[in-house]
Amino acid sequence: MKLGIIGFPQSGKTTIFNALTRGNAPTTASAGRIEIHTAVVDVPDTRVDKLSAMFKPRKTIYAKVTYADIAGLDSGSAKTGFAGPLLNQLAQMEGLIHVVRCFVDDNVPLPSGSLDPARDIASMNGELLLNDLIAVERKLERLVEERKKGGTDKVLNERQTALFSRLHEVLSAEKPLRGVEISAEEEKLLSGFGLLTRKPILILLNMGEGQAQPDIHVGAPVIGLQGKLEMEIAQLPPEDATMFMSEYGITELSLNRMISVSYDLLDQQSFFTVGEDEVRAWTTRRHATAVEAAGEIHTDLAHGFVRAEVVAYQDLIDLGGMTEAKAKGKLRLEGKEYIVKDGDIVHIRSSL
Ligand SMILES: Nc1nc2c(ncn2[C@@H]2O[C@H](COP(=O)(O)OP(=O)(O)O)[C@@H](O)[C@H]2O)c(=O)[nH]1
Ligand SMILES: [Mg+2]
Repeated sequence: MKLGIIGFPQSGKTTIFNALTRGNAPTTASAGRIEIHTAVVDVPDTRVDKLSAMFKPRKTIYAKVTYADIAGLDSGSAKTGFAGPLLNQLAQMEGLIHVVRCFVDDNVPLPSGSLDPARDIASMNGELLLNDLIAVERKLERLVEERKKGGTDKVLNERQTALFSRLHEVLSAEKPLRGVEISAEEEKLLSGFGLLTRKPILILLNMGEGQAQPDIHVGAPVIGLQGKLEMEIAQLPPEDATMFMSEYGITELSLNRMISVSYDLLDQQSFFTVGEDEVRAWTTRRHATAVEAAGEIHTDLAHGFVRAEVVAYQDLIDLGGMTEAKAKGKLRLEGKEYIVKDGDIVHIRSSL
C-alpha cells in the first residue's frame, strides 16, 4: 500500500509524515521545490501480536504501508501539467492524503495569505483536475496525429480515442475521474497513465493543539489530527509517549487511526500466514479471491495453486490452535475462487 502525502507549502506535510513514520525529516519551507521523503512503516495489528504469541515463530512480520511526503504542489503548478518528476512520484501512489492547514501560528507563513481550509481543498482538487485535463488533452492530440500519419493500429486508436474523449468530457465538467466506471479492458489502456483524480483521496485537517475540528464536508473522507503534537509524541521513546499521552488525555494515536482509514480508502484488508518459522500479515484488496491472495505471497503460489486451507482468525483464537481448529472442522479447504475475508489465516497448497 502506497500513500502520497500532498498539500500546499507550510500545511504540515512533513510534520504529519514524521508523525506517521516516527521519523525526523526536517520541517522546513520547501515552496516551489520538488522534495520527496519516503518511509515504509509497519501496520500495527493486535491480531498479529496474538498469532505471534500462539505460534512463537522465529519471525513476526507486519503488513507494510509506504508513505511519501511529496512537496512541490503549489497553487498554479498544474498550469502546464505537473513537472515530470513530480507527476512520476504521484502516479505511483495508490491513494493521496491531502494535508490541509488549519493551525494558526504567526511564525509560520501562510503562502496564500489567509487561513481557509475549504478554499485549500477546492484549490488542490482544481490542481489535480487541471493536470489530468492537460494530460488527457495531450493524449487526444497525439491520437489525432497518429490517425493522420496512419500506419498505427486503427482499432486501438479508436478505442483509445473513445475512452479519452469520455474522460475529457468528465474533466471539462470539472468532475474528478474517481466516479467514472472503467472496464478491465479500458483499464489496460490507462496503465502507465498517471491520472491523479482517479486516485482515492483522504482529507487530513492539520489542527493546532487543542483546536476543535473545523466542520468540513466534501465528497471525500475527512479526518482531523494535531500534527505537531502527534509528531512530538511519535518521536518519544515508547514509555515516555504513554505517559505523555495520558497527560494529554489521548487514548489512541491518530497514526493508528490513519492506517485503518487508509485501508478503507484503498479498499484493502489483511490476511495472515502462520507457522513456526513466521507469522505474517499480508495486504490484499477486499473481495480478493484465494488465488489473488496467493499471488500477493508469491507468483508461483498463484500459478501452482491447488487449494487454500483457511481458518477465520476468531475461530483460531477461540479454539486455541490449528490442531483444535481442524478437529472442530473450522479449517476449511477452499478453491481458487474463494473470497478471502479480513483476518483469514491462509495456507496455500501449491503444485510448484
Ligand atoms: N503551531 C503548529 N505548527 C505546525 C503544526 N504543524 C506544522 N507546523 C509547523 O509549520 C511549519 C511547516 O510544517 P511542515 O511540516 O514543514 O510543512 P510542509 O511544508 O507542508 O511540509 C513547521 O515550522 C512546523 O513546525 C501544528 O499543528 N501547529
Ligand atoms: Mg515539507
